[in-house]
Amino acid sequence: MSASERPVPLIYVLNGPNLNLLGKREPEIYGYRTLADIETACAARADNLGLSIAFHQSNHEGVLVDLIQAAREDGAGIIINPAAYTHTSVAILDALFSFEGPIIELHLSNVHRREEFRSHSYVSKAATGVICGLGAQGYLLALEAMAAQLSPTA
Ligand code: CA2
Repeated sequence: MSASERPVPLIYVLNGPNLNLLGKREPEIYGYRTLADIETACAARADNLGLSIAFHQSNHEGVLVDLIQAAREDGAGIIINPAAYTHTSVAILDALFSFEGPIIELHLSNVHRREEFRSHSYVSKAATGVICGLGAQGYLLALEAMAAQLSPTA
């Protein structure tokens, strides 16, 4: 199959509660970029890497579970910033366990430098890899890591 015939892998980029406030509050922790800025940058980087993205944010645990289940149908990989659900959600963990492709857990802040409760992640039990503390750039690094995971010999 030639490169032009190969289907473009779809990566779900999922964002949990309150991340819709990015760039609008607490910039000293989460930076000045809005989630819309991050989505635009991700779409451009994905295009360069030969990937496509389905970018979503929800404040609701069940919606995130539904999106992870949708990724089982047409997703090649999942990049997820589960936000506060990182530290609480067995439902999201169980949904991720049902996904067969690579999963990259991502945090804007370095969760290990913050309150003790942020150092524990349920999601990490299902993650292929974890990126934290690199701000919005972490999303672009996650896409690069995803491309490498999907084409390990390229
Ligand atoms: O560092 C991250 O990306 C987090 O996933 C962000 C979560 C936090 O609960 C995790 O421990 C680490 C919080 C997201 C809240 O985002 C806001 C953005 C702007 C203003 C207020 C909240």
